[in-house]
Amino acid sequence: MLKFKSLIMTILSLLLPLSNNALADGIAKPWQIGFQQAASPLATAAIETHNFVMFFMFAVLFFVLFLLAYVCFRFRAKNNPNPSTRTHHVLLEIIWILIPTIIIMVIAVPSVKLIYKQEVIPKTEMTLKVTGYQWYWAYEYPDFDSISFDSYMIKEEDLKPGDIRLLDVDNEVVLPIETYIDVHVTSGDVIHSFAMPSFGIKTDAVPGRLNQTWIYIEKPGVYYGQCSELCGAYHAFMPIKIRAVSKEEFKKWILVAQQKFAELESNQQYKIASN
Ligand SMILES: [Cu+2]
Repeated sequence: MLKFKSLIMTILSLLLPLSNNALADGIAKPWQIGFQQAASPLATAAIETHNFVMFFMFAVLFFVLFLLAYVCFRFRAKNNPNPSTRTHHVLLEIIWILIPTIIIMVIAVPSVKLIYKQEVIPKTEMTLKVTGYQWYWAYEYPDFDSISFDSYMIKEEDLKPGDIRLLDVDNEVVLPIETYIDVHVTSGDVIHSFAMPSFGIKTDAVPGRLNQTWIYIEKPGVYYGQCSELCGAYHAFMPIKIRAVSKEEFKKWILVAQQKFAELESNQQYKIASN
């Protein structure tokens, strides 16, 4: 019954233009069909563009469906024993070229606007560097004494109550809300893709190349994403977990993280040295 209800809700929200699907918060829900709830201006813009284009898609779909049904019925052999032999009709040809052209132009305007919004990085306040590896993500905060750490998925046998299978990680990314964040994405081996549905970003992590995108998280919460470029055997096991907190909490986290990851690193170096 619950499944049925959420299915109906999803269908309704898909049909309502400009609806901002409120089914999820940073994570996909069972039986969800629509988008995850937007938590950044890019995600909002992408969902609005999607809804706008969907309107025309459905209009064209139903119009063509209607024409097909009409032709099948009206011009069937029994109803139309003497078929027309007309091969050209100037006005009709002008109409069926002009109308699709206008539709494409109307769709192009918000699409290009969206691309511009995605590609032009606003003035940012901090940087997060993301590096994809087989099969985990490494993060760096170059603005804060180069905090850096690796983030591995928690294996099924190590899950604690409340952890989410295939999505929770050992070291989560913590970011401040209401901050323009520059995200640099690259890879250490093969092509990965850093995708965060709630932030409306999906940026390829390409070895030897630095890709750039930006996020501005509107509300605190935990947001999940996954590698979205087939990168090998454990492609499905390198999730992204981002915790968005207030600016004050972020400052506190920075202090803790600087200590924690510096200790981790010196332990590792000690291990390497003593081997
Ligand atoms: Cu990957």
